[in-house]
Amino acid sequence: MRRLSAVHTLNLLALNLLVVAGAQKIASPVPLGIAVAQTSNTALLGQEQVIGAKFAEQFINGRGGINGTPIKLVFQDTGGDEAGAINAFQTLISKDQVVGIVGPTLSQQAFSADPIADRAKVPVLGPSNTAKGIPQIGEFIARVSAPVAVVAPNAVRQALKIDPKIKKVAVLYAQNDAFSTSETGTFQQTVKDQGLTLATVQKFQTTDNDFTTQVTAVLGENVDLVIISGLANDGGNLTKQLRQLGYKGLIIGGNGMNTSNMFPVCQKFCDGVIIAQAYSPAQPSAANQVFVKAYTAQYKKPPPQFAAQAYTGVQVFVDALRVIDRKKKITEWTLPELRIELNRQILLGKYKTPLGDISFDKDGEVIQKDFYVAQIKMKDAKTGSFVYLK
Ligand code: 1QQ
Repeated sequence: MRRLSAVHTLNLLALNLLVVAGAQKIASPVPLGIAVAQTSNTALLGQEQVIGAKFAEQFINGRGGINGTPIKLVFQDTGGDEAGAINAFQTLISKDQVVGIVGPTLSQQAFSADPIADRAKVPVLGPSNTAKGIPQIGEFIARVSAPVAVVAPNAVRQALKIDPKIKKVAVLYAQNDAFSTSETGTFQQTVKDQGLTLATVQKFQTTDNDFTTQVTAVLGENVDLVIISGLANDGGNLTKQLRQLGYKGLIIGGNGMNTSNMFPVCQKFCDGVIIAQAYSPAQPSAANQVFVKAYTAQYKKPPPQFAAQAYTGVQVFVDALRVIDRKKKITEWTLPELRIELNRQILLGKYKTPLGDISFDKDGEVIQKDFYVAQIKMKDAKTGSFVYLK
């Protein structure tokens, strides 16, 4: 009797271990992780991603979810640093048992957090990671955010259309941020490729508030174009101080400044800043026009790039899950099996999204056709909009 009960206990233990190892079936609604910045200065960028993801959840579930099985987004705040992103990823993977992750916000965070998901065999779609090398982090890492090498040069070409007399250029970048160092490499190369003179390269930190040293150096060079690679708060303050100290020429901001949440930082001095876009509300695909109509009806303004990309990340996961579900119902899969199959299907599929028709190369790099440039137009100190130029 005693012996039997010991065996029984062991069996129960083994069963528990199996369950912990993920042998139980996928629950309905199907949990999908969203790991973006909801706090810190990085939330200036992450906020629009939260809106885009939530809108996707509501919109997609309203249209039947995964062939009748709803999805449920599980949000974990990454904050603005690597530790926050690692924590969010670990919680989503082990505790929340998500099928995949859309996140994180910054490339700087992705280089730390993505390897954790890759080792756990959990598919990740970067919604806004644009630095060189992100899809190459691992087999389970892909992105819907086109790289700086493809997006950023459009801003320089557009600036030259606005002012063909541009000759001398100053470039500034945040040296403690992986995206900014990657983007400035592209900008500096583009400046040279266009036959322009790179008069000065200035560095700063994303935590800086005072840019007097850098602005003084830029003013000393008499440049006609300034190009900034930083994030919303530092980039906004730098823009403001350039104008306050007397710079009159064109300013290009990079993707880290691509949000109206920067307007309260640089206020009326944001006016005229040129920013390349991987998304436009005018993108003519049917998928985008349906998205823009529904989004605009709900939020009373057109979707910004980061919202459209986060929406696209969720959509790609669901589209891939729908294909898998047709072969074997999602709720019949175990978690480890589904994560692997989902990663495989994401890379195989073609997607009709707000970004246009997209797919992925073998590394998980997004293949996308249309890119745009917008210019900030301020109405007053706090409100303004992005006006699309092409
Ligand atoms: C990156 C980015 C961010 C600045 C966008 C939010 O492009 O870190 O790669």
